[in-house]
Amino acid sequence: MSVLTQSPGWQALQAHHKTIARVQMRDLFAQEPNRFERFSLQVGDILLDYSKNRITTKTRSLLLDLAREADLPDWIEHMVGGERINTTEGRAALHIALRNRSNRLIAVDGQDVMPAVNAVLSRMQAFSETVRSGAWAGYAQGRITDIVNIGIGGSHLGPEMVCEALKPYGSAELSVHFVSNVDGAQIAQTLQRLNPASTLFIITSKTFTTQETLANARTARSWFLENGGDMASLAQHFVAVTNNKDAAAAFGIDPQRTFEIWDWVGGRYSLWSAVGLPIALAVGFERFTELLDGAHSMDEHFRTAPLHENMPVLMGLLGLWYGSFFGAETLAVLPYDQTLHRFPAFLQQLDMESNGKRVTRDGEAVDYATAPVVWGEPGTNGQHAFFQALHQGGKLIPADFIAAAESHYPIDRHHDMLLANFFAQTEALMRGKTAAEVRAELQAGGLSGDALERLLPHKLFPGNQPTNSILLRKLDPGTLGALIALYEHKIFVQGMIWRINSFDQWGVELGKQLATVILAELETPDPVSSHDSSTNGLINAVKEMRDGS
Ligand code: G6Q
Repeated sequence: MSVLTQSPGWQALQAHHKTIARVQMRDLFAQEPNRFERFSLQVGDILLDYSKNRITTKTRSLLLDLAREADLPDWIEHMVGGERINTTEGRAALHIALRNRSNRLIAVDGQDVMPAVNAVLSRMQAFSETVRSGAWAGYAQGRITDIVNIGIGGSHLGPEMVCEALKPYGSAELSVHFVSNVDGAQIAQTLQRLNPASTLFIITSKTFTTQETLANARTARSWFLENGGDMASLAQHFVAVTNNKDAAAAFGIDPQRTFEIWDWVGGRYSLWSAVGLPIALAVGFERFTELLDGAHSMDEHFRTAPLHENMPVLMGLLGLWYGSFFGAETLAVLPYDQTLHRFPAFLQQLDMESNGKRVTRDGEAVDYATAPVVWGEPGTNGQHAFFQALHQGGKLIPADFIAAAESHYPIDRHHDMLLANFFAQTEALMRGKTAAEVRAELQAGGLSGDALERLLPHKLFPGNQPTNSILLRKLDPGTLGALIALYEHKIFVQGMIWRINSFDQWGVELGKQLATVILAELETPDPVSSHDSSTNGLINAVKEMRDGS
């Protein structure tokens, strides 16, 4: 047994789980009329209602005991204090410094990082304002109308998700595009629509060694040079965001047009840094700083609120309760907000790359579940697709529902219809429908006897599916910043209790190594025999298919 599963806090929860496992939430609601007040809290413009969870006050206090036993408050201090908590890479995890709007001193190895953070923010401001005002001229002296961010993973998902979410704040004069996939289809289809004279490329790569990003950047550069641009004007059309200035310079990007990020910024936590340049360009620097302000307010809440009133802590504990004790394997993230349509994909990386780990930070194998499989789609689309399985599929699938009270698009009854569906779904998932209720309904519809009995099991809803309801006043930059920070910290809470390193990602390396070997093999005519028969078979089949064409 591991240190964690042997701990008194864990054992107490295991015993408690036995009593809770059979409890129906609809009974808890009947017994506790003030359950909403008891199990909800508001931080700024975010309300979290966690009353539709399979918990009692006892569950909450046992989960909080586990957090204390895992020294969570100390871990929070270690993170915000700039300690090198990413031990396998010897790095701090200081995304909170990127949005440290109070400018409180934050040091790594005794050196305050804030002057460098603020200097890059000033450069981002000057640059984004020049481009947005039209003062930044392309080689034909016209304004920039299109930005193409070339980057992948952490250098793509966050900025793209935020640009989509903040579309209502965008400018009609500037479109932002994202190219991440090495599949040539994406860059080809993006460039097809663009004019090199009015296009600005941002090559976003912390390492500036990522295969996909460099391939797309080279293709973009060739397209630019072959369609009117020249080497002298490259500097007006290509900028870089990187920790590797030399590699960016070797690619041909003017060091004056390179925005720095630091090794203590993890890719998936980097949208607050110069990686967020596409956001500043899309919505303006002032809105970008509002995003940082929102995240900072959640950081301050996380750092200072007592554990029992701490939103990221409570959300982290609830997720851990289902994953580690009920055996739930997934988390559905269901934004009832079309502009948040990339939020589940962003969270997939944030959660699964951070906590999809099988050993503790000391290298011990874990004997408990870690990161859930995160998935989801915006509501109400999911209701007409996979919600069937949430209601009657027989699997425990905790879900986060997210919506804004106020819409940017107050058209007719749309927003009330959207919210009505959100609330109806969480109610249905919690309550279910009992045999007695189904029977009464069918009888009222005139059915009886065998016909009724045959239909009845199909119309039963077991309910008891846990949901968190996250209600935002309005999806503005500040609230979005706070929402993202909420999930970042939630994931941190879980990682620290699971005793894992949430900030490395060694699991992505093996595939990269093998791909380098296979790429060379695909480019030779000879059949390959150095792999297993499946991999050999696939490589050789490609060669044969191409020969035959
Ligand atoms: C994120 C990961 C990973 C990374 C990409 C891109 O936390 O480290 O998704 O962001 O592999 O890396 P570069 O920015 O170095 O190109």
